[in-house]
Amino acid sequence: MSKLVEGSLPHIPWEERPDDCDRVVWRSSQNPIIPRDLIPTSNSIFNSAVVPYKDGFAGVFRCDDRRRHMDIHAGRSEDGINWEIDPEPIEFNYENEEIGHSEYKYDPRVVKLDGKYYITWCDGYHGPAIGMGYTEDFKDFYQVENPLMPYNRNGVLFPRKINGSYAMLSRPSDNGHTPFGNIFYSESPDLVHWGQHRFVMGTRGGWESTKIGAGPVPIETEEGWLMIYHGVLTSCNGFVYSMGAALLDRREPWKVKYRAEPYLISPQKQYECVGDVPNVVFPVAALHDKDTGRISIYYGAADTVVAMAHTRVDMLIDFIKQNS
Ligand code: BMA
Repeated sequence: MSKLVEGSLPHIPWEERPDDCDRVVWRSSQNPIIPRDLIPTSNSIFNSAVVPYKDGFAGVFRCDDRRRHMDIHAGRSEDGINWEIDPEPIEFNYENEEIGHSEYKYDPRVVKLDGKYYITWCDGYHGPAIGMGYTEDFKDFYQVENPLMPYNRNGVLFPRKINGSYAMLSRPSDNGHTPFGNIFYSESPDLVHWGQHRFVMGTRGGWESTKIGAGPVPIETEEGWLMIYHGVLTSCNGFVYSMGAALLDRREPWKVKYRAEPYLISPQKQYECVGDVPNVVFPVAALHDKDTGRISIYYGAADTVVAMAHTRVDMLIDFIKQNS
């Protein structure tokens, strides 16, 4: 048993840490697991979210097409590594015309909540905003009201109500390649009306000195919510995106208990350093298995492909606490 609070997933895609690796998070030897051209129209497939579904896995994928239009597509997999992605983008059903016409969609997250699969993404609504929708079968999708005002990105729902309210992390931003950004927490009684906004954490030196944003759906552990996130450094050659981790209080998740100073992964492999946007490691989803403590992280690499990394929850918690 591990410090994970729920979720058995015996078929989690998994590789043990190689003998010559001493890092707390290690990359899959199969990286990149999803190539840029998996569907006929794609320029790139990256920053994508997966969840356990039936006997296998389902996901929502960011596919930029060869016009460089950004949209999200559904996909399915038996093993979490080999994916079939629908060639056509998701067409959401919507109750309100005003909400249903996004100029673009990107960077989806998916969470199972109240028996449905909720999707959040960056939605082009007069600039970047948080879009939200749900599906029960990854065939029919329904878009709901935008939870927050533009401009905002990296909206990530928690997997259960906290203190009786739905909860979401987000990162208020600007209309461009935002040169700032901190993580905030918001609550809602109904997934429509959001308030009680709280500051969670902000930028600090080094790899996370320009902006930070939540990544995968937070994972509940006995020691708090494990939040894997991205941090950005501005170098003389542009932005560098790395992956980091913190533990948030279980009852009051806007309170940071521990936050690791070093990054977990920074762009170092060829597929992370070379692509449409060089030097990007952008974590978006994680699978976990309570029985073994295994965690598998999906991240976008160089805005071009999807890659995977692994860790063990108890190891990662120790690392965060020892390096906080
Ligand atoms: C962010 C988002 C991400 C992207 C990153 C690096 O602002 O657009 O989708 O991975 O920039 O280009």
